[in-house]
Amino acid sequence: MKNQEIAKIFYEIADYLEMDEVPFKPYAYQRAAIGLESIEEGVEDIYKRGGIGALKEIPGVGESIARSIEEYLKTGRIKYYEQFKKRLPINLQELISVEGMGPKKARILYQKLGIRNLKDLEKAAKAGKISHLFGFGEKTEKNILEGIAFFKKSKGRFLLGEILPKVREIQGKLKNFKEVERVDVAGSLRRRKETIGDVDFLVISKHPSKVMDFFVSLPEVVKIWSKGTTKASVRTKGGFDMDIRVVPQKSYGSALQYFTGSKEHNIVTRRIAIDKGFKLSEYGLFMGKKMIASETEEEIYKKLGMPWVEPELRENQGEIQAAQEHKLPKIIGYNDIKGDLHVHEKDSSIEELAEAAQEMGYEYLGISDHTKSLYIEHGLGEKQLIKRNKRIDNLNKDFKNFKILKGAEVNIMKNGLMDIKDEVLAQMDYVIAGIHSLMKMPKDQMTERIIKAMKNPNIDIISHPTGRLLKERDEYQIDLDKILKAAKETGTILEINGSPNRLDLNDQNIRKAKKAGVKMVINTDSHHAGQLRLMEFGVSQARRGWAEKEDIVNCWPLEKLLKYFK
Ligand code: DGT
Ligand code: CA
Ligand code: CA
Repeated sequence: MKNQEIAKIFYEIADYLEMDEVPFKPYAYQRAAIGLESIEEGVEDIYKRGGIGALKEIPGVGESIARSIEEYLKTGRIKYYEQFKKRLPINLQELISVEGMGPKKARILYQKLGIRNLKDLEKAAKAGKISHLFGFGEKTEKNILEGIAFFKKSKGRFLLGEILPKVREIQGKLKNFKEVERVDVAGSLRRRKETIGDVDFLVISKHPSKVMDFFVSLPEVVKIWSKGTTKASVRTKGGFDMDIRVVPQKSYGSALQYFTGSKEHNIVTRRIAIDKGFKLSEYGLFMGKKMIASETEEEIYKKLGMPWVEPELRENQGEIQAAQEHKLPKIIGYNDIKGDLHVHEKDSSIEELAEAAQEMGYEYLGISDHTKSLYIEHGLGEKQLIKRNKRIDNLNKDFKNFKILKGAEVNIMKNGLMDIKDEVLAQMDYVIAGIHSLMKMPKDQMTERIIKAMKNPNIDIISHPTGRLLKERDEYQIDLDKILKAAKETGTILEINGSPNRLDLNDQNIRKAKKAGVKMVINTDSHHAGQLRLMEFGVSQARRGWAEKEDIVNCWPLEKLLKYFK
């Protein structure tokens, strides 16, 4: 299907036209691009079926754009586009991905300084050449350099767990501002994606410009990228960017639906709207000129023929079809967790950890200390584990509706054996096994190593099964399908580690595990009582992986959990 290919060219043509400051025409190409993305049938088929006439039925496509599509289908290129590229041989997409750069600036910089790509841009800015150009100045040059540094540093993405607490604080300030009636976080943050590009706030207010003034003068803001009457964009002290938009109450639902995304999810919802003879945009769901739904997301999804879809599922991974068939999973809730099973006594005592767990409303807490081969974490040996178990037994005497479980996180050695004797492991309520060494083993050996651990009748859980560290380290080389099969056969539980830089299993793998009938546990891997709060990130990931209560063992009552352990 060539729809995406052609849409991409149209988006670029729109950028080129904008660069030339041609009025209106850029929007025509953007509309046609969106139209192409929103249809299910391939343009080739449409053209074969009905020629130019049929192409013109694609939303946003008129006579001349239809001719361009025809040209592309026949010759594999569009002359109009090639001419732009010849006249302005620059990497436009790369240049405008730098915050503070737009198509117009890119054109001037090419014409005056011959800047074609990011490298050229950085060189010119560092040499102070940009600030001398008419209409640029030192501030723009500094902005560009900062934009480039940022782009290179993180490719622009931040950990969810890093950002969310800061965003909640800012959201609280917005909420308290008297001109703000309602404020929500949309975008990837609302979908609880593991990394976030930028934060998107949506606000209802009768006095948008006052909200703009308030927003850009927040103490967290270090730079204002843009500020209009209903939209603004800023950089924060935390290094991440935030967008804000004010919309009227009557189109709040459609705006929230649109800006929550994902873009891929929206392409499909828009197509469904078109199929039903409607038009869906951030302003509302329309039939002709008449707005038929807009105030709430529920109404919009209902009019599209499906129930409301949880934001964590909106990734175009089959959720729309499931919704249409009323087969959406009942994903676990943020309050469904009854205990945490991966907690180390390190910076907090067992007593402190148990107290924090009860404050979280938990029924149990599993202490899973590291074991001896992990020297840097002062792992416990057999004797120390037995001593610690006695301490836990004593503490448990004082609790009424709460229990500390005796666990350990033992190390899976190179040969798949554990670093603690089986007779001691057998005395635990449960045992976690994890890999903490030799992470670069070849795939078949690593897979066998983990499978051997799962076959040990004392091992109940495998911690952080793929070993990845976000923005730091890739997964180990493993055959996940084989591991899932062995987990199912041996009744071994796989962990969803909620630590924000792990989130391991990730959403995709959670879905695979669920399909394979493997049970999972959501843990925090806390080394301090305050970290028990990280549970929500594990839950987010589980929700994104379509997990239901039945799939997650620490949503179960304690009795059932204890029976399930091997
Ligand atoms: P991020 O910021 O990279 O983590 O990801 P998002 O999903 O927050 O993306 P962002 O901030 O660029 O835009 C927020 C939402 O706005 C996005 O999820 C869907 C919607 N949106 C933005 N641009 C487009 C677009 O070109 N087409 C469609 N259909 N939706 C868009
Ligand atoms: Ca965003
Ligand atoms: Ca954004």
